[in-house]
Amino acid sequence: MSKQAQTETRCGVVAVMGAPNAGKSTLVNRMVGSKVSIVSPKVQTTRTKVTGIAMEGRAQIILLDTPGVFAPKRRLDRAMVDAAWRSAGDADVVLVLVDARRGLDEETQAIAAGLAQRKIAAALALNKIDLVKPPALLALTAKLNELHKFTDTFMISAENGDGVADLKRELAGRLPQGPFLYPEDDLTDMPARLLAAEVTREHAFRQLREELPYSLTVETESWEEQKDGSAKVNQVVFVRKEGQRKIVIGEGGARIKAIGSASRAELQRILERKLHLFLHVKVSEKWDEERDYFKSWGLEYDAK
Ligand SMILES: Nc1nc2c(ncn2[C@@H]2O[C@H](COP(=O)(O)OP(=O)(O)OP(=O)(O)O)[C@@H](O)[C@H]2O)c(=O)[nH]1
Ligand SMILES: [Mg+2]
Repeated sequence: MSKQAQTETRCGVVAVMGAPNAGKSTLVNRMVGSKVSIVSPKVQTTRTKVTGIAMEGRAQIILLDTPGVFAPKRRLDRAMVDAAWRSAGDADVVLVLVDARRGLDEETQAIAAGLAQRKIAAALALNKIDLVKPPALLALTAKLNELHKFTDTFMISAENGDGVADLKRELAGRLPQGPFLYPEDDLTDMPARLLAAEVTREHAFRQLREELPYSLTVETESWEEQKDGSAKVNQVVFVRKEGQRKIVIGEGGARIKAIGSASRAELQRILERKLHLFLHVKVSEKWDEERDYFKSWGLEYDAK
């Protein structure tokens, strides 16, 4: 290799696709080395594409964490599927993540078929290998490759990091040569106020009962820099019904207080600064039908 080639930088986009709950956000966070995308045990956690920025030697990997692709019914679902396919179409490398314990589900089949139809080359990563035995992994690899000829297959655990360093190195090597698009120490292109809204949504997800999280969204209404270097942040948790508002607030305000303090603690850690976080709960019957909501999250309102 010539001296020049050795110092050449690479930079490009890797779109991470996969069924809901496959572990896409967990993988993106691990490669970035920080929480940039929220994670939960429930499906359909990620609602828009999230960009994580990871460095690997002289390469900058721009990771697009996409919403899980699934059969869309509601407007928001259609917009999420649309966002995932747009990411795949724009990427330099597409990585399909499959929950190895769950195996070949309907969503993964739809992704493989969609890639084949669009003639998009993709690498495959079987995730959660900490939960399954090796023979099952080989059988699953064979089945998946019948649906779409993947360029290669990686076996990883996004949760404990097994195989992730190899995968990251491989992905970096496939990016085109070119200058970095972001400063080397950036971790995401998501503005702090959107990230803050996502982190609060994650803590609401964790602390609320099964159905409620899907009825809820969080918006950062104001972000005021203070003289002492801290910031005062007001957020609104939108729910659909009065009854849900009461549940989110909890007895004597206990639940919303717990969500707020967990979110604040995590945000202070991620952003490395002091925050004063104030949460308000409001009823908005159809927040997921409002144009402004889609616009603020970069989603297509009229996605087919
Ligand atoms: N055991 C195990 N669990 C994992 C692994 N990777 C992710 N998980 C868990 O799987 C669940 C879903 O992870 P997410 O990263 O939110 O999945 P996602 O693909 O982003 O999900 P959506 O955003 O809903 O599409 C979480 O509870 C994770 O902790 C893994 O390698 N092993
Ligand atoms: Mg996700």
